Amino acid sequence: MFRKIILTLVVFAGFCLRGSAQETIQHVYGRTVLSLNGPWNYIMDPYQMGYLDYRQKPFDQSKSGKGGFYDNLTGVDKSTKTEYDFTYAPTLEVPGDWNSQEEKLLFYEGTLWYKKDFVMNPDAGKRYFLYFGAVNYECHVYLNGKKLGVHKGGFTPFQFDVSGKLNPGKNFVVLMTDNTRKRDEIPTINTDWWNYGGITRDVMIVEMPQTYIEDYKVQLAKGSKDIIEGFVRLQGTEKSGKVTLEIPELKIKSSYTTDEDGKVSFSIKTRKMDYWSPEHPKLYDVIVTSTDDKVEDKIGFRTIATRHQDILLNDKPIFLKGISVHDENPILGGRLRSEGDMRMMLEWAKELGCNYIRLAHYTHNETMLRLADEVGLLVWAEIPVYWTISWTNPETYANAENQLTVGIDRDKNRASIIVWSVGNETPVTEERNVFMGHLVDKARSLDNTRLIAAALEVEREGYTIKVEDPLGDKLDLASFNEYGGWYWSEPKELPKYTFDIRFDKPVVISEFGAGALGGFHGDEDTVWSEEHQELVYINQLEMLDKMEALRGMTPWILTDFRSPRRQHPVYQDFWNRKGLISNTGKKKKAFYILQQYYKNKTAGKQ
Ligand code: GCB
Repeated sequence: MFRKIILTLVVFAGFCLRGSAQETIQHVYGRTVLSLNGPWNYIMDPYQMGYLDYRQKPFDQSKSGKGGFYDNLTGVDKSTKTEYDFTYAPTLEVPGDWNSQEEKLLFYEGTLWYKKDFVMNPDAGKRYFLYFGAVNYECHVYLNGKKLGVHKGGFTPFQFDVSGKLNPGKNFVVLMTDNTRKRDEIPTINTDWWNYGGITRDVMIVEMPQTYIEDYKVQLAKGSKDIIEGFVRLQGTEKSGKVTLEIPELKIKSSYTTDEDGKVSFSIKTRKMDYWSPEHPKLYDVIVTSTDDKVEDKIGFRTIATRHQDILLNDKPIFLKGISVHDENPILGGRLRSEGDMRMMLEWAKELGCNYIRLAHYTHNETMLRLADEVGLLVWAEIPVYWTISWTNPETYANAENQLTVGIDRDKNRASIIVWSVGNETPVTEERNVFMGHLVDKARSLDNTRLIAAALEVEREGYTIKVEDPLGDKLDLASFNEYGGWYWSEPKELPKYTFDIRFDKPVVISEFGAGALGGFHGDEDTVWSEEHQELVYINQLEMLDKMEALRGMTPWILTDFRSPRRQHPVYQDFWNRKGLISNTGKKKKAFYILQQYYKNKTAGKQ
């Protein structure tokens, strides 16, 4: 019965974006854009005054469509009654969550309006898209007082076609954003991270020709080291046309004709190339041209596969020396806002000796993935199917599948990404197995060149740690979170434990860790001291190292991060303290334990 429901869900997959929904535009950063970043006026609106009338009916569904804050009334004549005015409202920087910018918004969960004025001179021969890198969680978008549509999902990009809707000269965009947590959403109401609200990533108007290159994929074919495979898709008035793919350094220049849907697939045998790897993150210039459009990208080529308990990068065994990372700048106590913020996180990971990072627990910024490509860090990418979500709700499934699809669409050309994860610590039930099983199948159907995984949980029997989640049968890695020495047992007991893992697959521990307040010292039995965290790391690593199949790990976590669940007034103060680096940027003792361990680790197992 449930299976039946699930299968019909796909039909609803477009629900997350109502209005003029467009496919993700590949590589917006390589296009002609007008950035709308910078200060936006905002109005905090906990009662949705700007959206609902006193009978709770949306103004934008009334006959006139008027009455909401999106009308942006300002400086009107003396007889007009308005109870808002963006012009005199304070501002927030975009990109950037609201919580870290204004004290009264630190804990705010609800509706907040944004407004931005901009000047444009649209060219009648071009097409324009209003693009958002991410807005948390739900947002209603209005251009010059008219509704463009609604988007749900706090971490994935979306855009609206605004061709013909832009005024020559002055324009304004208004957004009603709402980060209220809801049980049936993705993520659900319960997470161990801060529910940062607002426009957290870049906003821009993207200019395109009438027929434009909407999407392309350029990657090594599955299992091949010399066949570059992919597609180019045109969108617009003349979908069938000529496209050319060039990779000058590889002396590739091939032309194709797209079909009536605008798509053409290709497969090119190449000469000897430099493979991308963490030690040698070689990126090739890739140029896609159509009659009217041109996009330049930088793309790396590498293979990734598993063979029994080994992970093979470019056919060679690799040990994944990783660390988990949230999309948060600990110094700021807010979402990563700029390339500089992101480089700081990646440099810390490099200093730790990593060749791999887990970008938990949702789709991270596109710039972060491009930087991972550039600096040479392999990536585990994830969607916020986290803990206990509404497994039997078809809309919840459609939402999860949409976030997975958009994330894969956006980042499919990034050599750094080797793993798509479909979720974290989800409880084993029949409904969950069906839900997550479908996500695994979906991920494989979208991308057969990468590994598919999920962060599973363990069970214990005496001193045996068991991993037997049936979902593991469908996954490429045996990955699980395991909090020995913190949530269960004592650090000193850890070396007594052994693992019983039912899968003949590489083991990549997705989490272990312990909390410590940076700068707080005690003996190793003193919880919250750096010494205690250090002991957990020493004993965890000793325990894990005995595992034959161990091929990598991403301990939890690079830096402290804000969490409403972490309330101890002395040690936590709403921060999860499992970071190896504190929220003042101080490296804790455990940082150096892991750094040393990674220094001694070579490829393959040992
Ligand atoms: C976990 C979760 C992670 C939490 C962490 C913790 O297992 O995956 O999101 O933050 O434990 O600190 O409890």
